[in-house]
Parts: sequence; structure tokens; C-alpha cells
Amino acid sequence: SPSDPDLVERARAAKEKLGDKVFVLGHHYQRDEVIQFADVTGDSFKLARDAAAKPEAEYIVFCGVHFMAESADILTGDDQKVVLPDLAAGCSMADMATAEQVAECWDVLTEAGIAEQVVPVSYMNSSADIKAFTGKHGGTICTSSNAERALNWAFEQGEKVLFLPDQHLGRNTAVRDMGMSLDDCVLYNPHKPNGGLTVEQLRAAKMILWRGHCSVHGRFSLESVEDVRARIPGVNVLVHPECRHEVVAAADYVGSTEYIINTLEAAPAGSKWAIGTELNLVRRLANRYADQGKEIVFLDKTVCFCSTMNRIDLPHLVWALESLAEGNLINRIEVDKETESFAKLALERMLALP
Ligand code: CIZ
Ligand code: SF4
Repeated sequence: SPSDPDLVERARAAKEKLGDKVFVLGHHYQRDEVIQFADVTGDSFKLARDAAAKPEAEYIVFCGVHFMAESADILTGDDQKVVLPDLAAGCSMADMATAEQVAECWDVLTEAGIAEQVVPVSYMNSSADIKAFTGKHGGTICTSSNAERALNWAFEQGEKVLFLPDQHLGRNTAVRDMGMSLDDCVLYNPHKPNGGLTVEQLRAAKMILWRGHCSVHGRFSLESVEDVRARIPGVNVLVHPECRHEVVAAADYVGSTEYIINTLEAAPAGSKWAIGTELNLVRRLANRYADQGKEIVFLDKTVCFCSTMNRIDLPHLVWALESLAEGNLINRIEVDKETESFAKLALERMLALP
């Protein structure tokens, strides 16, 4: 949708007034009206690193969701202030693992006598508390690009992995990329006593998967894949590993948002693609490559935005930039020092992965 020209002008003016003091980060799943003001675009991890590489920027305006702003705060300097234009922009997946639930899970593993064999591996899409838990218990963070490397590393440190909070990324990586069987994985349900598992099940498992998922990627189904193959003969199905296992198993290609972008960039003219990821990104790529004869469609028939990502709209961005330009620091996301130090430990283990 075309942006309101008055708001566009106000955003431009406020950004110009702030100059090098502000650095605007735009996640791939953000609206076009917001992306046009991003100094850099990327996935959550790339954006946090880009912000850290700009120490002269006093204000980091993070157009994305809460856990991403926390990660940027953890990785940037103390004098860089991270701002989230709408504090209601959370992530339903990250919210599926709270600090209390994860501490309770660790008690369950301890009582089952297996905690010392377990290495936590947490997806980037988790709160700072969960990253800190991971760091404290000898584990690492992973992204959808390095999950296999993170798991290989973890299985050198211990015999079992507790994978948080996305069951699908954990299962898909273990089974599709590492040759484990579905029976090597158990699902820990934080809403049931003992995670809904027996001690025997916990002891036999290699992968203990947290029962979390992405509400956006979780909506693609085997039927969406079959439908698109029937509709568009010769189509290549390319999906994100946050999709359900049967969707990933039926797809032709699987990878992170950066992988999806690079694959479409390299795709030959005349090729056809159905993409299983967030709709703002798919539409942007479809438009970008339309005149090169690459046909790019959304994998599902129904519209599938990330509703919390979409909370960051041009009015919120204008409000954030104008407030900062007037010297009002609003919506700062600040992780406390102790959480930050353990979370950083887990992130540094990821950076050191072979
Ligand atoms: O699903 C998401 O939110 C993704 C892919 C986030 C990110 O950039 O890591
Ligand atoms: Fe969270 Fe899914 Fe939205 Fe990403 S797309 S922010 S994982 S709900």
C-alpha cells in the first residue's frame, strides 16, 4: 500500500535531523512503508551485528520484534540505546518459553538424572532470559542458518540437547540435516507435569524439543504444498525451517530468510517459486524479480503476515524518530547486566562455532 506522503516527509525530516546519531534497522518481515527508511535490512542476528558495527549511532531504532531489540542491546555498546517503535511488537514463539517454565524444565531433567548430559541450544528467537539460561548451562544460541553446526557442537559437549523454543527448527535440523530419526526426538510440553513425558522417555531421547512454534510458519501445510504443485507445474517449493516437518519434507529447498533471498537472486529467468515464509518478504521479492521473468508466489492461499511484526508501521516509526529528534528517549529496550552477561556468553559460543 502506498505510504501517506505527509508521514513519509516527517520520517525523512526527523531522520535527517538526527543524522549519524540514529541507525534504523529493518527486519525482512517488516512492511515496505517501514523498510524504505531502514539503513540496513536483514535477519535478527545480522541486524544486531550491524548495529554493533556502528558505535557512533547513539540510537538504534529496531524495526522488528522485542527479542530482536533485546539481542541488539546485548551485542551493542553500553552507550548505544535500542528503541522498539511499538512495545507491543512481541513474538508469539519467544513468548512460548518463559524463564520460570525453563527453570522448571531443568528441575525435571535434574530429577530424571539426565541434566548433566543435556546441552541447551536456543534459537535466536527467544527472550534474553532464555538466552541467559542457555549461557549459564553451557549451551549455545543458533540461527536458522547455523542450527546444524550448533547441534553438532552441542553433541560434542553432551549426549542430549534441549532445543528451545522452536520444535520445528529443532526437529527439522535433527532429522532432515543430521539423519536422526523422529523417535530420537521427544516433545516437552511446559503446560503438563514433567513436560508430559516419562522418565524413560527423557532418558531415551537425544533431542528434547520445547513445544513452541511460529504462528506464521506453522500455518503452512502439506496441502499448501500439494495445491501449489497442482496449480503451477514445475514450481520449486522453498520453505523456512520453522515450517512443520511434513512441509519441510515435501519441499524442494529449505533455508533461512537470507538463503531464500540468495536463492531467488540466483534463480534463472523463467523459473517458478512458491515460498513458505512471511508475506511482506515474499511480496517484496516477487515485485523485485517480476521484470526478470521469475514467477514468485506465496505458498499458502490465505494471507499470512506476522501480526506482531506488522505492528511497526509508518506512524509508529515517525513517532519514534520525532521523539528522538526532540531529545525524548522513548521505548528503550534494556537488558539487565546479569542477564546480558550470560546471554552474551551463549551468543559468543555461537560466534565461535566451527
Ligand atoms: O521467523 C523469524 O522471526 C525469523 C526468521 C527471524 C530472524 O530473523 O531470525
Ligand atoms: Fe515470531 Fe514467527 Fe513473527 Fe518471527 S514470524 S517474529 S518467529 S511470530
